[in-house]
Order: sequence, then C-alpha cells, then structure tokens
Amino acid sequence: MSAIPQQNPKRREFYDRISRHDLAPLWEVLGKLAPPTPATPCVPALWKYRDVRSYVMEAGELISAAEAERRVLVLENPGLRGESAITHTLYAGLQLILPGEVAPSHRHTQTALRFIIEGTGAYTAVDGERVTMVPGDFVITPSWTWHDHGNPGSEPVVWLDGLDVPMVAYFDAGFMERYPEAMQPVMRAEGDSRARYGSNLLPVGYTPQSLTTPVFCYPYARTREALEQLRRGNDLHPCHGLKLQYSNPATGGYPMPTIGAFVQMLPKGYRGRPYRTTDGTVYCAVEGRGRTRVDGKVLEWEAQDVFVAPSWSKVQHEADGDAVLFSFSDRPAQKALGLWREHAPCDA
Ligand code: GTQ
Repeated sequence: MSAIPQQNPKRREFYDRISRHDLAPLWEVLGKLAPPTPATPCVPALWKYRDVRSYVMEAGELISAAEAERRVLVLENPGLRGESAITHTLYAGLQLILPGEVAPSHRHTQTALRFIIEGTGAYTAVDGERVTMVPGDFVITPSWTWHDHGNPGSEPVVWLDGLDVPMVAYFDAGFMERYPEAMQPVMRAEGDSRARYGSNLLPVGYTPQSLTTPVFCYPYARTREALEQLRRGNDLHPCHGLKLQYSNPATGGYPMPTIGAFVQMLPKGYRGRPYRTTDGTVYCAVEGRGRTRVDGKVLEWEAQDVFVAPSWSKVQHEADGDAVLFSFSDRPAQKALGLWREHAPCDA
C-alpha cells in the first residue's frame, strides 16, 4: 500500500468544498480502510475471577435480578470501553442470579451462550424447557427464543454470558420483546431436548428448524469424559493441545450461526507453539492454571478467569498442571462470509 498522498492547500480546499456535499477522498484513508493485516482496537485482556467476584456479589446487594432484568457486569475490552464489547463483534459479561431470584423472560435476535463459572441449582428456560446448570456446562439461547433464568437452589450462581450483540448492532438487526409474565410456561420435561437431539439420535425424519442447535445444553461431565478419553491417545496439536469444537448434532456444523465454541485440554507441562487466527477469541479457564502469551503480553490464568485474544494476535498457551480452557469466537460468521484465516503454527 502506498503512503498517504501529501496534503497541499489546493487539495485541502477541494476536500473542504466536497465535504459540504458529503463527499470525501478515498486516497486519504485507503491505508486505514484496507490494512495489510487486521488492525483492531481490541487488546489482550484478563479478568481474574478472584479480583472481580466480589464486585459481582456486591452487584447482588445493589439491584435485584428482577429490577436489572439481567444482573450482569459487562467485560469491556480496555480498547473498546463504553461499547459493551469484549471483541469488535462479541459481548461478554458475568451474570449473577441469587437464590430465589428470577431473571424475567424475554427474547431478542441476539444469540446468547452461557458458560457456568460458579454455583449449582440455577436453571435457564429456553422455549418451554428448563435446564439446571452446573459449573462447566455450556448452554445456548438461540436467536428469538424466549428465555428466563431462575435460581430455586441455595447458592449464588454466576456464569459467563457470550452474545453477538456488537455484530447484530453492526447489521442494525436487533429486535427485543419482553414476555408478559416473569416466567414462561414449562412445556416440556427437563432433559427432553437432550434425549431427543443429544443422544446420538434424532427424531425420525428430522430436518433442522433453525440455524441453531436443537440441543441447548452441553453438560461438562460429558465434555470432560471425551477429553479424558482422547488425551490417552496423546496426539496433541502443537498449538492447541487437545481441542474440540462444540457441534450442532443435527448438522455437524457450529452450534450457532454467529458464535462458535471450543474446549481444549492442555496437559500438565504443555508448551504450545504460537498461532494466529482472524477470530478474536474469548477464553474461560475451567480447570488448572497456566499462561497465555498474546502478542507478547503474558496472561496468567487459573480456573474461572476470563481472557481475550484479539484477531490476528499471536497466541501461545502453556499449562502448569492439567488445564481445560473453554472458548468462543465469531468463527462461524467469518467462515460463512469467506473471511476466516489462521496461521498455525506460526513463529512469526
Ligand atoms: O441472559 O438474556 O449478558 O439479554 C446480556 C443480555 C444476558 C440474557 C446478557 C441478555 C442476557
């Protein structure tokens, strides 16, 4: 890309004159519009659960789930403050639901995922079916489905929310509605969708009804069992350790059209090689401790911490003991648009 052309009085006068007609010269901005490699204001960042947990709990004394509608502390990327964004396309937050509370039913075109960080006994209800969640469970709320959360248990429950809020805002395609009551009626027994779609079976003649998986909970117990079985094979990727992607059992594709989710085991002492990918990625440590170098910045994580690696940053994982990382990104959206790239391993 050539350098920005020199300004001179004649050119500046021209720019001023055309500006009054809502016109601007491309040659002044072309380098910024089409950089040689992705340029993002998103920066690497880490939220230590140990440091932020007390604020999440304090929010619980400040406002009820009913009043807040969703009692969430938004994880704002330091490079995107005020935009409710953890990457340019994704939103993340820590949601708290206290015993006895209900976060009232609503629906929106934004797709949501939950990754349970602390506590048991809370449920989320999606389109008439409740699922009770435990730490490590990965739960999906498809676009435009009614959802409410409740905690009939005895402990505070905290989960990581991941939504495509900034992406939907970019497309100006956001709609939202509140359900007339706090709780939607329960139409199906708990476990119904897992039995129907999440048991290596599908209803006979089934054709997918939406772009989102019909299984809306991926229990950690089953994920963990798969990782444990596969680690014995010892075929580790040089950058990712043992990494799997969550799938829609009806299509084999990503569970959601805009957000992909992944889980990886890094065995004790794992030292990954660096890689880059265009999908800026949000990680949540599930087990163990280690560190991830992101463009030279060292993020020291342990279980329950959340961190983010921007698009095309150089990412390198290390684990001290056995570690498990959950992650999500906009990979399905980028792939659908033909934009996704990776470089792995990369030492540059
Ligand atoms: O649980 O429905 O973190 O609507 C942000 C918006 C959670 C939710 C968020 C939401 C939700």
